[in-house]
Amino acid sequence: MAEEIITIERHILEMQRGHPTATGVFTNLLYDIALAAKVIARETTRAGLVEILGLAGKMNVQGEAQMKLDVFANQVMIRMNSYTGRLCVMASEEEPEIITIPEGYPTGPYVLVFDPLDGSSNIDVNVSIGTIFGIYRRVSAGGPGTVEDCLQPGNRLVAAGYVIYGASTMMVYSTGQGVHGFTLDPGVGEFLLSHPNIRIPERPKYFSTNLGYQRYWSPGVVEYTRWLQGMGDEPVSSLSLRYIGSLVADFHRNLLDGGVFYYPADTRDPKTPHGKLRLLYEAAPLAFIARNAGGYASDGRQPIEDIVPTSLHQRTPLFIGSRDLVEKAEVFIGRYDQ
Ligand code: AHM
Ligand code: MG
Repeated sequence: MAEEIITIERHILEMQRGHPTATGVFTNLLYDIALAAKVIARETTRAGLVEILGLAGKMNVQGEAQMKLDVFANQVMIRMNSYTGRLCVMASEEEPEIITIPEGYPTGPYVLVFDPLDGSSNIDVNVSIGTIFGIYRRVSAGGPGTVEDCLQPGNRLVAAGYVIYGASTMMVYSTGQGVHGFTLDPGVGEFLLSHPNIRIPERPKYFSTNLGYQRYWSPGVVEYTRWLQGMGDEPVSSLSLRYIGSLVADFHRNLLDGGVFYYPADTRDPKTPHGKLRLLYEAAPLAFIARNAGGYASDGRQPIEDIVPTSLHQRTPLFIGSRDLVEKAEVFIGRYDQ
């Protein structure tokens, strides 16, 4: 165990020292996100109390309107980042359009995209949920940020991360110099470095997918799944199945223990043949984290990070985790699916 106690603030600052020309804007943006995460964590840990203190959408005992947690998390992220002068624009999974900086407040050089509370359908059953974020540099010249600032591929991310609200709250982030995990000490309200330099282990343990939808999958994905289960021509040493149905929690476990998470395209809804997960708020930031931990993310045919989004809420199939396992998905899809 490391002797030294390192807070996320100190860690971010030390990372900045590696960039002598840095102005501190980016460093402060990461602080702001860590602070938003603490506020969201405070509310998610009280989630079960909503039933007692007042139902979401109704009045609580103090006569205040209760907000649904995903709406609350969205508002925290927006309020925390609108007035700082560090961003020119934001985009959230919860908002149909881009979020511009309010008039009269300065704009800055960065763009923030986020899913404020992913897996929120799990809140009622006390299963882990998460916040996912990505940071880009603006591409527009100046003034208010534009939708083009948000529609950048994952390979242009300057940082990405997620917060998992689980048995404990953790924040994991990367600026391209390793992936680092911090655990929130709720007593002192600080994120403390608990997982420096996360690397996906060589030997994967898990595959994670919603097998309930297998009948809707392409032949390549079905064959890939058989292979993961040790039933293919060249069997993999058997993997365990783990599926929470909460992307951040499924991704986090496989990042630490090795494995693959996939949510392929399926034919349930002809309007969305591209899978369920969102490229901008979910797939691209986690792809950045995976690669910086030695892993990989693909849509089954190409790296997630190479896909240039054409709309804010674009969906994508996602295969993510240990590099060998994700590359194998590409092989099966290339072989069986035309
Ligand atoms: P959400 O953004 O509406 O919360 O949905 C995303 C979630 C992910 O966390 C998870 O991986 C997926 O939906 C689970 O979907 P399913 O229940 O279809 O397996
Ligand atoms: Mg989501």
